[in-house]
Amino acid sequence: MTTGKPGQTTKPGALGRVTFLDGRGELPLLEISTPWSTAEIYLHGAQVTHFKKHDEPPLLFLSQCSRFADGQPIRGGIPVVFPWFGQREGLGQHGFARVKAWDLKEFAPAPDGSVSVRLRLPACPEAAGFPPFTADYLVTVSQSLTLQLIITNQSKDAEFTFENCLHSYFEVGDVTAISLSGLKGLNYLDKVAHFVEETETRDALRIASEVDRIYLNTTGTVEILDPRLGRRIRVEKQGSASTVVWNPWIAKSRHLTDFGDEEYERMICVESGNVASNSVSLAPGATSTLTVKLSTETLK
Ligand code: TA6
Repeated sequence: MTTGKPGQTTKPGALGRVTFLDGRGELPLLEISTPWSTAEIYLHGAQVTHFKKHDEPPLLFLSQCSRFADGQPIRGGIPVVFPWFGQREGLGQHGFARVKAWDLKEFAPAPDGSVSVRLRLPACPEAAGFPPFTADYLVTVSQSLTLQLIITNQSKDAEFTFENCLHSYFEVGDVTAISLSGLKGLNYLDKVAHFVEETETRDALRIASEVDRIYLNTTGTVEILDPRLGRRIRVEKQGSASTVVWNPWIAKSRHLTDFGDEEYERMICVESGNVASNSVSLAPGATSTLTVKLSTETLK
């Protein structure tokens, strides 16, 4: 594996290529191309903001109104939520990992043309309140997109309890036409109803209003059927017991300053992690890995 400089590209002839660029807001950006796909990763938040197979529309939604600035979250792509999910007294929403510049540790074009990139969250003052840990993020770009968030408790004696979530924003043709399967029978916390606990009774979830739910105790795959874009998106995961589904719908969209008023029509978040009662408790020296594989297939 190798490290690189802005404007540098991997050696010519390699099937997979990584180019270092100044992205929006002049934030450092990795532009990746493989024989099947392209992707973009900002060091800011280790955020994948783009993944697209050559013959398909982009997989990930990125708001036209997103900020690209130090200390600010990027609205779209795959925010890395860690070490807490949601609100935390006196602290920012969704942890600090998504607003920090991560270090690029390695990148490697593989002989088959896929490209892997490894990033590490640098030490930062916000981490002072937690036992010492390392947070590595491995992104592999090929026909699909595979993400691994690897947390190691570096403490000799303290347990490390945290939440994590890969907060994926998917591009869809029309949110009212999609359906989500793989959630039936699960209990969920409904944030729209003040976190009341409910049970999912439907085979396929349709979106017709604000949805903000934390599905608990689920390691299953979720599929997003999108008739308008003619594709099925598969969200497969390991090391994750929670799935979050979010669409801000009309009122919340107008409230969000980094999100367009009509953008709710063409996005859905299906997020994979360990949140609320599924939070992770890591023994001293132990490691936890959250793996998510995103793939698509064209509908016949
Ligand atoms: O994951 C769903 C959620 O927790 C929603 O409640 C909503 O707040 C969303 O995340 C976006 O959060 P953000 O802090 O990025 O505005």
